[in-house]
Amino acid sequence: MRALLGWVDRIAALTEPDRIQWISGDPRERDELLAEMVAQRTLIPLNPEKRPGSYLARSTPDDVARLESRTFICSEREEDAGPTNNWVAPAEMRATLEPLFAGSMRGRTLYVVPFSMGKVGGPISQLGVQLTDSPYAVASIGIMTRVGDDVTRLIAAGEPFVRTVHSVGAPLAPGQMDTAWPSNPEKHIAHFPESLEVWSYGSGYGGNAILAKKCFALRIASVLGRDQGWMAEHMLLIRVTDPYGRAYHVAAAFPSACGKTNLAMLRPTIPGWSVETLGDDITWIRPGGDGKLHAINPEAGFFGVAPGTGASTNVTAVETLTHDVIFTNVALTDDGDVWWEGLTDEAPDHLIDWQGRDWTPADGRPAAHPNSRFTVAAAQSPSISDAWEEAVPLDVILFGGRRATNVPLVVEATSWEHGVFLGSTISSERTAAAEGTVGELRRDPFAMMPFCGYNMADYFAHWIRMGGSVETLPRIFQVNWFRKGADGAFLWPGFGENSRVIDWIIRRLQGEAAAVDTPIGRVPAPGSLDTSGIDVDEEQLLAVDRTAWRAEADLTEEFYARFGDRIPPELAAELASLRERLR
Ligand code: OXD
Ligand code: MN
Repeated sequence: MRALLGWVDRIAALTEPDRIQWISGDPRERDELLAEMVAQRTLIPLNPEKRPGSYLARSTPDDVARLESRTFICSEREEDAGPTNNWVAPAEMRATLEPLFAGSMRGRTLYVVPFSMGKVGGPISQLGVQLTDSPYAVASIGIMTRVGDDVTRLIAAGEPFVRTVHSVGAPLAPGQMDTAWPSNPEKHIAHFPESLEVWSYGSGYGGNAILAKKCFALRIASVLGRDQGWMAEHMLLIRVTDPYGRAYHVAAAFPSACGKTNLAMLRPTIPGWSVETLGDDITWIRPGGDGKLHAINPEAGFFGVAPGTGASTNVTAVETLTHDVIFTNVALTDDGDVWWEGLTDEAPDHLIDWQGRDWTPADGRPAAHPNSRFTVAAAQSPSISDAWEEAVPLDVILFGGRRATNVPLVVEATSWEHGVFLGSTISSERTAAAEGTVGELRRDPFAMMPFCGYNMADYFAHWIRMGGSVETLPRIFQVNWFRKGADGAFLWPGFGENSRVIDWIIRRLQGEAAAVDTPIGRVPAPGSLDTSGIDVDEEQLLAVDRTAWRAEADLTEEFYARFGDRIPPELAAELASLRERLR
């Protein structure tokens, strides 16, 4: 406890808040915090008859997404951050941050938020504390993690914890009026993997402010996993039950805003199958005692992308969002409810858009920001599994991306090493979850490009190593729901129909579905994918164009070259044999 108290004192001395408040996890404390934010105009209460217990927050237009260009891995040695991360030496970053944090909480409250990733005291769980001057961050962390005195007691008993410090960088002079969304044009999200610290300055939004999520549960945790023999992955986690009642656990890595929440809440369209949700964004994986890898969802809530979530795409999500939700940057309806593009087929005649301006469909601009979000407790999802707080044995790993061309609907890896190769070569069209040009193709190995806290080549090697950690490894598949035909239309209906791909994958595990070898892996044999009742062009969906794949192999080689000789020999060998097969 002395370590925690001493650290809080030091940060308070640096940031000079008016008050310090320890978060206990009491529901009354949460109610008070929400009421204060309403008084402050940070939150707009929604119509309690339409959306009880729910609020709308609006950020400023310069603070709407994760900022990869302002995200730093501050390892002692530059090569430990690797060529895909922004690196700054720890001493230099501390020298930059000290003057920014000095007095940055004046006029504000410093909240001390102890949190657990995974259930409190669980075997795969980890503890952290966030010090923040943002009540919006406190309320969000309260949904996204397990917060409060139980955690403080474990820390007092000597459990290690990750230290995270967050300031919106908007100190208030005496008597100065606050704004609804305080932030600072200068932003830094800095990770110190050796001292297990995160310092975030200037932003109040999402992953920049809820430091338990991307900063801790992925970037810092990936480093802990490398050092301790486990894995922190950007994956959803589901339990799939087949028509015979046999249950399987599937983890799936997709780049941001590629439909992870939809797959996590899948409603199968084929009879006899059911899907339960364990997690929608992050999975921690460890060797279990039974010779298998075991997985947990370390989070307690969903921070999902709102646009595109509707009755026709993800009715479970819509049902999850009926009460006790914090929405950010969606549109407000005239009767005090929320709306976003895709919630209903037709837009209401009039809305207040995410920036608080009048909006009608004729305006032609989106009413909700493309990266607008909902923050909601996982436990209130109708699809949540009874097992969602437990570690489950992992049977299948999926890698996906958003690819208009080349990548078939589903490809089975021929070995663990081949699966790791597939994961390392994922590329995807950019979405609105982070800054950058939407639609541009970018490499996103394991969907971890923005979230790996160390040299990505070492991360590939860690994946290869983990293949030797248990007797029965999960089987690996690559999927692509987004392939388009020559006419530019999607070849696959997606959403609930993705259950047909899951069905094929599970039947592969049972040895009941046929596959054919292609140079890039195994694809469904003609007739083995259940396409009854839907009209799809299987041939186009599963086609492997050798010329195009030779070009993909060149791009992979170029990508690998960025890491010099740190690329594990197993992956170089996989690339060489792919070229061989493409000849
Ligand atoms: C997320 C992301 O918010 O990946 O989950 O950007
Ligand atoms: Mn994510």
